[in-house]
Amino acid sequence: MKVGVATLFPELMDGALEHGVVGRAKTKGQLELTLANPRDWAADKHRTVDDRPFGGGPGMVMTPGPLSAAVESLKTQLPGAPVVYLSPQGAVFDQAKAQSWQQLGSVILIAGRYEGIDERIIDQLVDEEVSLGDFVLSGGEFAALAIIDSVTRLVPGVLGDPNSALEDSFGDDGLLDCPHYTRPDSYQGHDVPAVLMSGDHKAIARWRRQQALQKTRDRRPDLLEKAKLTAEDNVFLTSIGVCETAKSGASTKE
Ligand code: 9WO
Repeated sequence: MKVGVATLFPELMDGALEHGVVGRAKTKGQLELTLANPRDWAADKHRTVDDRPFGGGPGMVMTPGPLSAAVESLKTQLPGAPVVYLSPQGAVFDQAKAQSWQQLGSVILIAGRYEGIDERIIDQLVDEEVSLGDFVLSGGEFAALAIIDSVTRLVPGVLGDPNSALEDSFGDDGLLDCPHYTRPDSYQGHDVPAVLMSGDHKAIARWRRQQALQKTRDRRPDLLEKAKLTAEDNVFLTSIGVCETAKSGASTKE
């Protein structure tokens, strides 16, 4: 997987990406990261990358010249990669988007700073504007890091088992995860559910599936519409009353 990032803070990106699963993927060459700092293309002696907004108002805007040069440099190094701008105005990022970029093999991310980037960069160079959700950061770098993490762990061989990231039991079925427990079997008077100690693997799989279905119905009924559900799943959901919940979007906490 090849990822290019246009950022004024390449050291911030590099430092965060040397740890854990992503760090190992980089060491093994499964993730190739290319950072381009617009400041390296600034023309003046102060290496200016921002300017005051036309029309007035507070703050500064990333000026188009250095940023476009950084993005063009990444486009040359990663031909065919979609150019993605991370901002709260974008379409909401999800697992399907992570999978599609992993399958393309490369992506270029623009991490903005200040009050944003000149709109003409979005018009001329950006293929997709993407958001992680309805909140504002100080810049796009932390959003870019989250996206790099989510895409990298989908690259075959990055997680232990080459298929584990894509199996239904590892988050590809569109449901929220089931609860997890480890030792001790009793913690501050709270015991692990007995079924998990039973050794009955079919009963354990059924319990986990039902917990995932119930949690999804309670917290994110919108996800059930796109989820990969079996006939048995639908029988269970009907038994706990999915229809009313999914239609109204209301919670049915007992
Ligand atoms: C800053 C600001 C300051 C005063 C008044 C309004 C303001 N808006 C912004 C702003 O939105 N700055 C952005 C910072 C410019 C683009 C990069 N930044 C960013 C990206 N913040 N949050 C994101 C982001 C990206 C993806 N998903 C969620 C948030």
